Amino acid sequence: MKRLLLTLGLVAIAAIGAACSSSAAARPVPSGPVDANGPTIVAKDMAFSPATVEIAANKNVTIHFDNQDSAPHNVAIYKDASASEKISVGDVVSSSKKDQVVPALAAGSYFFRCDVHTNMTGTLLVK
Ligand SMILES: [Cu+2]
Repeated sequence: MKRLLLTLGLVAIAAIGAACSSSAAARPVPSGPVDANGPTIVAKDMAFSPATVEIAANKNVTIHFDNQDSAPHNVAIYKDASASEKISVGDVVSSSKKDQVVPALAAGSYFFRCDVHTNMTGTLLVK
């Protein structure tokens, strides 16, 4: 009986741990294969280059962010310019590169921006 209780206790702890780790991941973690050959988005002189980036639809894709400014930037992808629905919010970095996996998206036009400088914007075309 004691062993059963111990087992149940461990299961409960494991379940709590799983719940916490999934809620801690604010961005969706894509499952399945990831296309590592996604586009590079450069941030330089407080602007994204290119400002329009294209990726394939229905496929997890790694975007390569290259922040060449000393100012902090990220690539934050939202459903649209209202920035109310997050799709993939990358880490804020300065003078460095950061890869970011964008989960598979349906074809369409999406919005991205730097969350620190919200006037830095771009368009993600998913085809
Ligand atoms: Cu910025």
